[in-house]
Amino acid sequence: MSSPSERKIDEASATDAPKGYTPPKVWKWIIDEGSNKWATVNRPTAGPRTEKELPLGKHPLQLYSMATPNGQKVTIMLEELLEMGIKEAEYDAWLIEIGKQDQFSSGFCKVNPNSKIPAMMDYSNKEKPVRVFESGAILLYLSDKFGNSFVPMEHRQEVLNWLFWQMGAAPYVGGGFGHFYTYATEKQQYPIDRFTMETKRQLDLLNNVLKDQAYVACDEYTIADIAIWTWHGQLALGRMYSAKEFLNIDEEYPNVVRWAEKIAERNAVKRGIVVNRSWGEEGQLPNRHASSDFDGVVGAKL
Ligand SMILES: N[C@@H](CCC(=O)N[C@@H](CS)C(=O)NCC(=O)O)C(=O)O
Repeated sequence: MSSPSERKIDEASATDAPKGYTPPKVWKWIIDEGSNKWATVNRPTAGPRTEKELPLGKHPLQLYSMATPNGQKVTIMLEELLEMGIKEAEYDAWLIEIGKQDQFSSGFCKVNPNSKIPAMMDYSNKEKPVRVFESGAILLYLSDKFGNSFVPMEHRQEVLNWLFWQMGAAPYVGGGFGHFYTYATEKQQYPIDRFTMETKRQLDLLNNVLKDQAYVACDEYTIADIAIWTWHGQLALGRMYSAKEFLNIDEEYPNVVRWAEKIAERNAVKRGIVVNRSWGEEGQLPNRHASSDFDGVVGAKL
């Protein structure tokens, strides 16, 4: 509880607050199509917007996703499992174009009622198919299903600590920093400062951890590295938000850069990042049904 003098300070700063915007008593949704590129996608309501079933391929694992960092976590994991020789990890990956609102089809909402990629169905048991959503939950599901792959038992708790850390940390980087620094049409110093500060704090944390350890949770590559690499790793490599210089990455976070470069060299990572991608010059594979689909895809290593 705050002391009377602290309360006075709070009241004073509330009165001194900038007058730019006074929230109404009850917030109402006003579509401002020019405010950013997601303005027409986002709504304050959940649930399907269109009636459409999802496509179904021949493998038990059906992934519905897009090659954003959250989507790439899963395709990297599946490619890593295949690289280990686990043939049961073969999968069909179907592109869900979130800019075109595919995530709001009735079929997609049945797999993920939260309408976000990635989402996966496991039809291994035809009587009892399993739906899995949330990228962290999918990584754990696949690890459990395939003999605790990429979760060394002696470090399991550390792996979970960092996996859950990533799931909580990523929205500050994506929805916070990335949104206000890159996507918002109007650049505002207050949110950019706030989320740059937090993003740099996260990078500093990882830089400290990676000083004496090869990977984030332990000296082995785990699902925590997969999850963190797609966000912080790709940020450090300058692949996200063109923010390498703005965040002073090379000078302040050399251990993160070293770790990110090492992971980027893995063949499974090179393949995983192009799956469900339909843009850019670095390789695209919008839908994936077999390993041979990578033939001729720029950057993807078979
Ligand atoms: N916590 C979720 C976040 C998933 C998420 O935010 N997905 C984004 C793309 S990276 C999405 O589908 N956005 C579409 C929308 O918000 O309508 C996870 O990690 O799976």
